[in-house]
Amino acid sequence: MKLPGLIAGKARIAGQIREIVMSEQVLDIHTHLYAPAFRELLLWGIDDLLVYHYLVAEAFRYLEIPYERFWALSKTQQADLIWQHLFLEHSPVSEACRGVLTTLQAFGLDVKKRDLPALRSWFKTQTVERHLDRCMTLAGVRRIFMTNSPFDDLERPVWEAGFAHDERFAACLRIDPLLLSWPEAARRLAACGYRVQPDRPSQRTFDEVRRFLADWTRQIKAHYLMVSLPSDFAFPAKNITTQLIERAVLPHCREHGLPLALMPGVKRAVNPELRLAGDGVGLVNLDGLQNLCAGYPENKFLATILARENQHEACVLARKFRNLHLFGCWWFTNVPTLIDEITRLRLELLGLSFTPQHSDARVLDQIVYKWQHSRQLIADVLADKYFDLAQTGWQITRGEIERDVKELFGGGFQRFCGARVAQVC
Ligand code: RAT
Ligand code: ZN
Repeated sequence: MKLPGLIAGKARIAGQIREIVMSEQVLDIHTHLYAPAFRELLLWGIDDLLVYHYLVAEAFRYLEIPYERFWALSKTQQADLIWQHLFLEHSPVSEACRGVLTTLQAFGLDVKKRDLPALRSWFKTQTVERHLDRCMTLAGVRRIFMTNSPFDDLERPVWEAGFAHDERFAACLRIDPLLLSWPEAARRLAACGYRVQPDRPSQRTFDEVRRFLADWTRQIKAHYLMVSLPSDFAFPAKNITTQLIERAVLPHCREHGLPLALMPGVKRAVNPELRLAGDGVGLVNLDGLQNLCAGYPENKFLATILARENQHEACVLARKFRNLHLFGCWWFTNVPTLIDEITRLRLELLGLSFTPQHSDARVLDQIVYKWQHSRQLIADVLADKYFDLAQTGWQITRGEIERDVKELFGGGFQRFCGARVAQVC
C-alpha cells in the first residue's frame, strides 16, 4: 500500500477501535468505592475530588505550612488550599489534576471559569443516587468492585446491620491486617469469638482464621480476597505471613473457589506526616509470586504490581502460569506514559489474556476520568496492534474487535475467576 493509503487505513482502523473501546461497558475490578447504603463511606463531589490523597501529595510539593496545620483544616479549607496551589498558582498538568477537570467537563461544568464556589453549588443540588447513575453512565462502568474490610470499624457495622444490596456493586474481602499485622488482627479475632493464639499459633488457630474468612466471605458474598504487600514480600518465608497464607488463606480460597488478589510493591508510610498520601513504591522480588503460582496450581492469583520495573517480569511470569491473571495499572503506574507502555507490553507478551485497567477510585466521580483517560490510551494501543496485523494481510471484522475488547474489559477476568464472578456479572 502507498503512504496515503496506509495513513487512511490506519485512521479508519483507529476510528473504529476508538468507537468500540469508548462505548464498551467495563467491570471496574478494584475500587475503594462503596454502595450508597454505606452512606458517608461513599465519597463524591468536588471537595472529595480535591482532597484525594494523590492531590494532597502533589500539593505538598508547593505548600510550606506544617503538616499538622493542613490536617487541622476542615475538608473545605483543605480543598481550597489544594485548588489554590495546584489549579490556580500552577497549571494543573499532573494526571490527578487533569482528572478533576476531565470529570467536571464530563458533567457539563465550565472549568474555564475557575469558580470553585459555583462548582460547589452545583454539587449541592445533586443527589447521591442520581450522581451514581450519572458517573456509571459516563464512565461506562457496569459493576464496581469494592474493597471491603471486616477490620474497618466504620464499614463492619454496616455489614452486620444488613442492607438492601445494590446489584451494581460487588464485594471483595481485603485482608491486609490479617497477613501483615497478625498480633493486632489476632487480638481482634479473639475479641469476636475466634479461638486464635497470637503467639505460636497451632492448627486450631489456622482453622479459626479459616472460620473467620468463611464467615466474612459469606457475609459480604466476596468475589475474591485481596491483600496489598510490601516491596520486601517474600514467599515462602519463616514468618507468620507465610503460615497464614499456606494454612488458612489458600485453603480457604480453594474451598470457596475464590481468587486471591496480590498487590505487591507498596512501601507503607514512607512519610507518615502525609497520612494516606504518605505511601511509596519499591521494587519487588517476584520469586514470591512465582513460588505461589508454582506451588499452588489449584489456587488462582490476580496480581497488579506497583513498580514500573517489575512489569516485564510479571508478564513473563503470567506466560508461565495460567493461574496468574495480571490486572490494572495500579496507583503510581496509573499515568498515561505507563498505561501506554504497560498495556503494549502486556498485549505483546500475553495477547488478550489480562485486564488492562481498574480505576482504584476512592471518590465516585473519579471513575469518569480514570476510565475516559484509560480508554483513550487502550484504544490507541489496540489501533497500533490491529494495524500491524492488517499489514500482514490478516483481516479483522468489527465483531472480532468487539469480542476482544469485551475480553479486556471484564470477560477475561470473569472467565479467570470462574463460576462465582460469572454468576453475578
Ligand atoms: O491507590 C490508592 O488509592 C492507594 O491508596 C491504595 O489504596 C491502593 O490502591 C490499595 O488498594 O492499597
Ligand atoms: Zn486500591
